[in-house]
Amino acid sequence: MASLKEKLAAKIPPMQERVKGILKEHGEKKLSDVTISQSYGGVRDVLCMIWDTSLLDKFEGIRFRGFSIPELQAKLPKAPGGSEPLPEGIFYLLLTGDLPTDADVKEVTEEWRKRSALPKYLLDMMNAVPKDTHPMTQFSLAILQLQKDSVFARKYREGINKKDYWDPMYEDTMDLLAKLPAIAAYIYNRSYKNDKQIAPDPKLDWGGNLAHMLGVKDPAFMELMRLYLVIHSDHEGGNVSAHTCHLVGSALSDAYYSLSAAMNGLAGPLHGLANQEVLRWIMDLMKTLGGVPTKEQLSKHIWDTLAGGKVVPGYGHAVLRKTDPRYTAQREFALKHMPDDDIFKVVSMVFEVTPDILLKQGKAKNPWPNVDAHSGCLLWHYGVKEYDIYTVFFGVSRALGVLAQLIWSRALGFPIERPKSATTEWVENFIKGTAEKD
Ligand code: CMX
Repeated sequence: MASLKEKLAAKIPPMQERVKGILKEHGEKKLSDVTISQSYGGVRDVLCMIWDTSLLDKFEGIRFRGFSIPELQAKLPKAPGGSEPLPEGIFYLLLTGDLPTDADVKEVTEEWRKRSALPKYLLDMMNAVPKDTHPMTQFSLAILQLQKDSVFARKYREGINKKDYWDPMYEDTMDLLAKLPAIAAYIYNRSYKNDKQIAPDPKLDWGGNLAHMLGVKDPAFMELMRLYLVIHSDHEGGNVSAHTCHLVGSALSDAYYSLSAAMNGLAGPLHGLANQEVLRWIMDLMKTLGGVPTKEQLSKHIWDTLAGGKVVPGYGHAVLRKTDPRYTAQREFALKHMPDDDIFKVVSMVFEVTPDILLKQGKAKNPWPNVDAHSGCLLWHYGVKEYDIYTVFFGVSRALGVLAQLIWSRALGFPIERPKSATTEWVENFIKGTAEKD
């Protein structure tokens, strides 16, 4: 058995005991009350889900198993000669709660390399999809097609004991994660590069290989992809992609069904698709204004966007109330590697101008940039200019967090999710005090 799996196996029984103890002693304690506004308003701030891999603070931003992004940049293993953390390391950390050594990370790289080949039946399906199908649709379809080989689904049919669910879930997760970079690159090269596919380099790590298979030669791009794949991996449990994976998985749908569903949520413009929308919005404004705008021109463009009943993509957040540290990490990368890039200049100017405007407009609860405000300009700089692919890279990364949690959800025996709903008539009766309860 690989040592990552052994380590996980050893951590499961004590964690099961911990949760059992909490439920036995404190199960009836209240975590939150729910108002009518919250029920109509997207369930904001209602604490009703357990997600162990990461936690979001509305001012500080995300911590992955307790570590901030700068801490991860310092503590996670790097590629030889590199300075950005390896995604294999964040997966190890999310899954076990422990910082990996170089050897631990090497083992994950090797494990994923062994499982990375795309089966012919998958390529046949992918080749049958019209090339102008949105890359996120192609990505979700590819993940779903691989369900044919789900170890969990097979074991369930064979009658596996529920205490062993986590094991085939781990196997499916490793098989699936191993293939995601190749799937993303296959979609990109097929839709945008005349199907000129690039074979993986067995000497490269997971993120480095994604960069390589996209056909970008600059070594800084490999570093960017490693950082990108680390910072997008997890954002606690309530966001649409994470929650979808959790919800679908709770029906004992396997990792393929759960991740494919999560990707359909990530493909919404208020969630992950915002990264392509940011670049589209910036390119439109540069086209209209003939290049890098003045601050006055930019302000007018933002006000026009708002007046048109549209959102400023990349700004605002359902939880965060400060600049997203994932934005800051990408800004620092840009300052180091591409300070004179024109699109970076526009992104920086949008950062200077937008929060004041959103505050003046007085609607958005958070006027600050989120992760998606920055990622596109970095990808564009290195030549990945087809922005409809951007959310697929987000999806490759998000899989690390949501699948690590999915394994733990099965290990801890979380039941099928089934929140209660009410009708508007019931709410009106509740207000009058005449609603029947239960
Ligand atoms: N531009 C314009 N208006 C905005 C806005 C923005 N960036 N952010 C919020 N608002 C508006 C909302 O549309 C809402 O308007 P109405 O009252 O007319 O419905 C009002 O401000 C209040 O919204 P909120 O409570 O501040 O924000 P929500 O929690 O409802 O939504 C989010 C959060 C991210 C969907 C929203 O800020 C938004 O649409 N941002 C732009 C899209 C985006 O960048 N999404 C990516 C988020 C990160 C990710 O998941 O990847």
